[in-house]
Amino acid sequence: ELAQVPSEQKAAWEKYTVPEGNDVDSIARSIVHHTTTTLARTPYNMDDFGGYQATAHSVRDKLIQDWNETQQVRYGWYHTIKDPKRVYYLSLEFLLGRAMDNALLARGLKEPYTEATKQLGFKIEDLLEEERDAALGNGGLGRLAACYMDSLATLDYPAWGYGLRYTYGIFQQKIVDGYQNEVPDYWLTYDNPWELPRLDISIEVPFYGHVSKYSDENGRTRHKWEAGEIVQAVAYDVPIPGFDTNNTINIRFWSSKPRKEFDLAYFNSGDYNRAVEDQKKAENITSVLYPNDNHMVGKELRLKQQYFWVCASLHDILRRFKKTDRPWSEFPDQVAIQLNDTHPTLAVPELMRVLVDLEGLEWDEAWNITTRTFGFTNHTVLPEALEKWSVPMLEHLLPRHLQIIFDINLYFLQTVEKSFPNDRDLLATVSIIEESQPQSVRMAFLAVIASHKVNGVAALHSQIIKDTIFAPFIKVLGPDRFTNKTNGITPRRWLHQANPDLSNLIAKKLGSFKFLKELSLLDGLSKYANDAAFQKEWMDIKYKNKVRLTNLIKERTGIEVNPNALFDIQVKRIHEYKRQFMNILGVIHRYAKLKKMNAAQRKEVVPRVVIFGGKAAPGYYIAKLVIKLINSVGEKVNNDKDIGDLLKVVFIPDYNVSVAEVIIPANDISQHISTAGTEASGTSNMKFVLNGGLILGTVDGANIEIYEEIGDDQIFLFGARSEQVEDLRHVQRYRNVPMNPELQAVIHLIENGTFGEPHIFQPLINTITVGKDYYLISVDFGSYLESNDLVDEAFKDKKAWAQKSILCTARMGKFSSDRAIKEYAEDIWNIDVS
Ligand code: Z57
Repeated sequence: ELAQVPSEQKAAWEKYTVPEGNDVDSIARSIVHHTTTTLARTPYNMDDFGGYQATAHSVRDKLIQDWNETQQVRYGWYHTIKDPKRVYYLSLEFLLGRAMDNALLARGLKEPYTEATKQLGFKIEDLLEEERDAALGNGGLGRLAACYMDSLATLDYPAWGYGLRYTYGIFQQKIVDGYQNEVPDYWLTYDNPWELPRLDISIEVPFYGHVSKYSDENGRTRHKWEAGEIVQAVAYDVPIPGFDTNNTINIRFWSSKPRKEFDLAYFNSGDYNRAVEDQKKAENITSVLYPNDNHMVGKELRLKQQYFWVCASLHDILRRFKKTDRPWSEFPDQVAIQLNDTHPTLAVPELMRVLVDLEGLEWDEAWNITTRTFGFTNHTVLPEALEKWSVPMLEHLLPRHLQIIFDINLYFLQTVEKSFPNDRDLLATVSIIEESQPQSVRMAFLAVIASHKVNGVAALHSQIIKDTIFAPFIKVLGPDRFTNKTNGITPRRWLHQANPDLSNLIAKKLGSFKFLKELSLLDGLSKYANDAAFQKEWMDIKYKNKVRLTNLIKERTGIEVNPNALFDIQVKRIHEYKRQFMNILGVIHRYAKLKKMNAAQRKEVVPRVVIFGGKAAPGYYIAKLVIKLINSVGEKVNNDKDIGDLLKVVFIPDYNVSVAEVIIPANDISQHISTAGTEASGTSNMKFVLNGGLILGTVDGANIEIYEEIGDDQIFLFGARSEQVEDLRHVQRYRNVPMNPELQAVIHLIENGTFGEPHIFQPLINTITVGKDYYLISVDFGSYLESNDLVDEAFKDKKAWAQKSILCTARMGKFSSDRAIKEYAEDIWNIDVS
């Protein structure tokens, strides 16, 4: 890929290759240079946005240099190995957030850039605020991919990410009259300095058409797919800098463009309108991120996105492999592909198609290569989130892939039949094809069968998938294919960047910033947990972070809160299984209790600010009603003179990564209260605790492992256990169990109009009335209220609380994404940094 410089010119190239300095003068010069050239602006009347853009281009220059060096295999350990094995992380979502602060901290350039921008008349904090989030994801799954890329870069792994370059990221949320409104996130308006367009790298992606058969020179029957439509995939590369290493890896995002040749045909035949229509259709593919989290909608455009992305990525990977001139049998020694959920599972039949149809390999050899290449991560057991694609739709869009899927299924079922003769039920249970009307393809089954490792994302979740959705595959494939990789988060963004004061204090105490790359070193804080002076420094920072959040709340909602109150936070996608509804019902209970108290009793109350944030999928009616209820309760409570600072309810609009960076460091308590067995892991729980907060949560997902690490003085667990849930649901459904009386009283308050027009909330209330309550709010409500009281009691003892807060941070070493990535590298990808 490197253009060879002729030897006569080599000296000249070397002479003029003067690396830019990292001193303040050089940085200021490069910012001025970008102002006057890249932006074509004058240095006078430069606003913060211009200042941001010029600074961003200056930082980008540095990243590009490191990125070039990395891709030319100079940095990282792997430059010593010819053709190292690479890992490819395929994710339909990368929720990266902002890039500039992250890059400055990764490269140790925050200080000189702060000084240089200051000399030019800016405050760097203001410039950083001008950057728009890269929001190409919905929630946990997309943010996990971003954290994993950070760790892969930081740990010097030879890794690539592949995704889609959506023109519109996750919508922006506006709150109007208490309701969520969605505004399109057209994030590329003022160009994006963090991407490198690679217009020369383009891949043709076929769709539709038909399959024909022919005999090859050896008399073998071969298949040929004649496409009905071809769309061009163009690469946009986003550099991901590692922290404290020059290793800079790449996420390649594909954008769809119409294919020139096709247009010409229509133009030439005079059908101008048809040509333009096709152009628009092609561009449509990567226009918008589907805004559903943990919910599948079977739209053809989404399937088109998936194949478009998978096809382009795989061909890019194959092209790179082919350059090494190795036999196909060595493909799995060079390439590991991780499927982030089932979204990229079409990569399986696509690889089979390339190997069998195009490269002429035998089926069995191709299948062997395929299974050794893929690993599959499952992120959910919610039935509505499991991908099933209709057979007729697949047949129309990808006729050859459907045939291949049927063949994979046939061969698989034949091997099952051999080991378990005459068990027709078993065959039906493990079949990739569901015999529904119409038939559908169970993508998770295809991913399981085609991968050498299948992992869940927390210990409980990995056990649950073995016991439920994949149970028959244990019997058929054996237990070794299934494994656990508990999620992690990057401490660079979620501690160092989001909470610089705390990170600095920790470094001062531990003697260095080494903990940012070896998070278990945080354990060294434990011995100061009881030290009064350290506690004061620690809690002063917490207070400062709460003031910062207080200001954001005032700006975004107009609500004034008291930073001395207990900050109780639940921010995540709004979903029934996450039970924000239960939280707000608990708030109503608290409000009613406060109303009944006399002045003396109120003196004893711990003032609390209950903070919510999160987006609801635009089509998720019940989730949107939850947002409305939160805002209606807030309206009433916050304006009740009786209550004052004792209780405030805040819904922060447009929760995203950059807002999370302000919210999370300010938490005293965070809530992770999913019905046991429904939240595969959760990752914000880790971020909150890392920032010195306690948890109020259920015995679910990663809460359990957090509990094991931090100890039960630091976490308030409550509610039904996952093993009980099935029975409890049955009981709720078929026995006339009366609603929990305290919950009943709360529902009455809503129904009597305390929080405005009650009829609008009726559909929401109906989800928990007798015979329903799928998420067991009534069952858990009593223990939830009790745990809330325990939180208040604990918060009264300031010294004990400070100690708990320090211990929380000190014991979070396990939850670094570095640990998670090392486990993937060792157990799944078989790549090693040594
Ligand atoms: C998503 O954000 C998650 C799972 C999904 O299947 C889809 Br689709 C979207 C989340 C889980 O709900 C979280 O529990 C988990 O922490 C996260 O993925 C990362 O594993």
